[in-house]
Amino acid sequence: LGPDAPVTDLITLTRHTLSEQRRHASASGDLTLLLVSLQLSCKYVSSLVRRAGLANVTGLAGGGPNIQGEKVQRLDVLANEVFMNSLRTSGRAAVLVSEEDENAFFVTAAPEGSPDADSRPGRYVVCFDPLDGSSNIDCGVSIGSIFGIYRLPEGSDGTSLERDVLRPGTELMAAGYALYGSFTGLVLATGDGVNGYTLDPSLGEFILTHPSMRIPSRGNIYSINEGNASKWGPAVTRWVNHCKFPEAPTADAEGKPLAGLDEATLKVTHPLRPAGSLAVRADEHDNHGTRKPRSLRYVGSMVADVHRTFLHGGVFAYPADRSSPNGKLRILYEVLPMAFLCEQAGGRCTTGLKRALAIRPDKLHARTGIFLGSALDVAEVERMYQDEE
Ligand code: AHM
Ligand code: MG
Repeated sequence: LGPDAPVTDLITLTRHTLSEQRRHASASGDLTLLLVSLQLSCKYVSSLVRRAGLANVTGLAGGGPNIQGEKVQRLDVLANEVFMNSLRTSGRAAVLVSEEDENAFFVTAAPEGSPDADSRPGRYVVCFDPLDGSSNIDCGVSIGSIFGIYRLPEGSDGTSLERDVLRPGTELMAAGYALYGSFTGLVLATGDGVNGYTLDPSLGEFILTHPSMRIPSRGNIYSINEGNASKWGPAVTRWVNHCKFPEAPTADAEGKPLAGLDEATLKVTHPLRPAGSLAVRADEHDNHGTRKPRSLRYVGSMVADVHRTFLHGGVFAYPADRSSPNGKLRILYEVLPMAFLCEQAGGRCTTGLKRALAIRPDKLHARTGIFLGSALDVAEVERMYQDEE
């Protein structure tokens, strides 16, 4: 048929997770079944998104703001119902946490006579943001869904918020997101790297298109809402200025100050650099010493900004600032799943001062500041925070 003939041996998401599962003899298959429910949710939300302008699903929902004080869109409500219904009846979920709901939902056996009468609570906790980037719904800009999956601790019956749900990302078993953009994609990590799948709309199946995704160790993009600049602390201001007006290397690869550069000169040529710091070594200098300013890209949908960062490198940031001392993004269903994916793809994710994945939220909708992306670029942000200490 020639080299242009359609591929007939497709690796679907289900085929791929089943084959991964066979490689781990201890796996029970439960995670694969849970992922079937999550896939269905993402496909359903994708189909609602594609029809959004026509099918009366855009606009604000009645009922006022949600628990976070944010406006709720009709599509937020629909997406939440889609995820809730599919996971609740999957027989694999024990606890469900959604951005849209104030309280966690503890799954119980389905009532007699219902279509799922035989479904029982399972062993997994799923934390999800059913529709992230709601402010972009009505203008046709990319949005997404995010999820993180924990297994119940040994011996737990899945009834305790503290023991079963409020856990750091280091205990995540899997995490993923769906992107509803120029195509519908699903990116997934189950503890063994990150894989990207693209929805084939004619088949209704996610097909493996981006196996073993790796984030470039450096990128030339920074992504942040600059409208918040007046509220940033010094480290964020210095980092963003550094992205726009890159500093030349000030020391050689051994950290020895370059000839002609003393502290007095540095203060003049690098007004943003704290005194006593000759930290920009030639070998770790961004843009390989070219001093080319970085490009700004900011969609305002975390999934889209993170996905671009995974593919092209750079840093996505939503830092804590003076008016939001804990940042904006929620730990359980936005930050930790993305931090898990990021580290699994060889990237780095920090609050500025500590590894994001290690954070244990103290409540369901707790927030934190976050910088995520290319390992060397994020390390540079961390150095700027350390300089402020
Ligand atoms: P949402 O879950 O209510 O949509 O809010 C989260 C979104 C993220 O997708 C995005 O990174 C951020 O909010 C954008 O916030 P801002 O508009 O303040 O830049
Ligand atoms: Mg969100």
